[in-house]
Amino acid sequence: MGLDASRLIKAASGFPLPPGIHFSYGTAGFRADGSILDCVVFRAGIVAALRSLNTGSTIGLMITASHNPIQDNGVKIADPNGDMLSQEWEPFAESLANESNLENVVQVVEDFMQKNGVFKVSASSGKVLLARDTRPSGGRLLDAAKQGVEAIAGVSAEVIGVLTTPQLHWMVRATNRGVGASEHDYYSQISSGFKCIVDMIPMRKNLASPSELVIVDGANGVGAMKLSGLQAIIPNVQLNVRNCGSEGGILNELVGADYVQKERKFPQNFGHASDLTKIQKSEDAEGITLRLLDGDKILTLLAIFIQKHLQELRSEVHWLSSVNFGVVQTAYANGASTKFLKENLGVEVVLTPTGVKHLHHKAAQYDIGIYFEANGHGTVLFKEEFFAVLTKTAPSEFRTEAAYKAARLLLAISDVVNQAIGDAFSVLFLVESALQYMNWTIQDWDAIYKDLPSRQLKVQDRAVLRTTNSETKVTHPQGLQSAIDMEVAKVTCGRAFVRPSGTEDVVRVYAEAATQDEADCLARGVAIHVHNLAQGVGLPP
Ligand code: NG1
Repeated sequence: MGLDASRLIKAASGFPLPPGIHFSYGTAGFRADGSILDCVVFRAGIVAALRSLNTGSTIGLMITASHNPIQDNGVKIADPNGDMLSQEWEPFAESLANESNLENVVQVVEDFMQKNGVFKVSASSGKVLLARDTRPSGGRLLDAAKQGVEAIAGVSAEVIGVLTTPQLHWMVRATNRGVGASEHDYYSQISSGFKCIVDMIPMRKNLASPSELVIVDGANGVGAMKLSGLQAIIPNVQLNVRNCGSEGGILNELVGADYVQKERKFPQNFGHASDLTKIQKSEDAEGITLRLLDGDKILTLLAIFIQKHLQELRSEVHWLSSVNFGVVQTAYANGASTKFLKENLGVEVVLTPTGVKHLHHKAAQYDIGIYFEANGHGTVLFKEEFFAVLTKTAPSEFRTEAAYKAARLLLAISDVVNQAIGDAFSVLFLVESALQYMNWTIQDWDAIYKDLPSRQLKVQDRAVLRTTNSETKVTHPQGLQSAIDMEVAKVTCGRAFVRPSGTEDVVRVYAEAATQDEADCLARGVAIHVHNLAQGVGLPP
């Protein structure tokens, strides 16, 4: 089978490229204002269709700009395992998205197909699952993507409709593994894994106690809507979902995890005195202050929980003694978390550049790998072989009851986690099960270590900035790294780095130090150097 050029040109002519804009396939696919994305999304549909033919598997395509403002939108492609599109395909996706001449569009596709033998190893038919979040531009863009998929002969597009991104990734993985892949299957797997963990709790507490109430910020988006699917079937947890979008709230406006993490503020409809017994806060002289248990704290909790059971297995089952376990973070991880993981827990910690595709890839190299970005994106991965050993080992082969229980617990954890990609739903229930199992309060969890004060700022101009060493050092413009080093040396326990954002047209500045004043001062000092040396246009107030 070859490419039907006239079919492709005809379909592509309905989606002209907006002039004067370059689209980059960044850490989260293509993202821009939703009004200019039709062409890019159509062409991403072509890429997904070819990827399906190339792998002989079902591929996913998601229309979302996750934590960006409501007017933005974007598109990401999910590979057969449910992870992000292979990095080898990104340059192709990018050159196709930016090709202004229609005849050349066919040429770009043909060249790529030839170079990569797209049809040599492929099936004669392919399939792409398409979904979107609740953004107003989503329906129109989903249709553009569908037309892109169908512009490639032999590939069908299955529109699932509104889903969270992790749900789509999970469904793609499940479809390709030949197991139940419906939305209902997704909810059932999380729920049964969770139930299995809480059923094994050594000393069950009164699970109906008010401490099991979890208040969730739905960020006025798809998460709020979909959480109801779990609410009904999850035992031992009472969910109270706020910011569901039904009372006029706007997606990601003064709400959402990114807002809370970057601004260090409560989302709207939180932080009332009536919440005091329900969510984690302390009172200071000014009133209520926020205590943020971010991706680093989640990672640390899960590392403690998993390591405890893994140690049980390693010591009792000799063929599991060499099972390796590691955690992956980015430079945004609070220094106190990395120190705790290495020094107190003795686990291997690896840093990668920002973006889950980098962390996921690294974590997949361990028998059990946990990765989290500080902003909460992350999950736990179980290597296929290790998972198979746990599943197939008969109860009699475990020397002790404790080792057998540890194996069952790890299997239950693997059910609750979304192994395709980080997923707030599965992480929420994993955290809840870990706390219940270890009989920890949220305060016990928070006390594992104390965050070093930090500050993040945004400056221009990202185009000229180049970094290395997992984005911790600047290589260009010259002189910027030594200027940063000079600022860092002025404060106690200082650390700072800058990198171009992959999702916004900004340079992100990160600084941490022994006190908040020093962290603020360091961030500001570094931002001024970026402004001066990286063709800065505008400093934050
Ligand atoms: P950029 O804009 O490249 O910093 C942001 C987050 C990433 C990741 C992506 C994708 C920070 C500092 N950066 O990337 O961690 O989540 O969005 O959504 O939080």
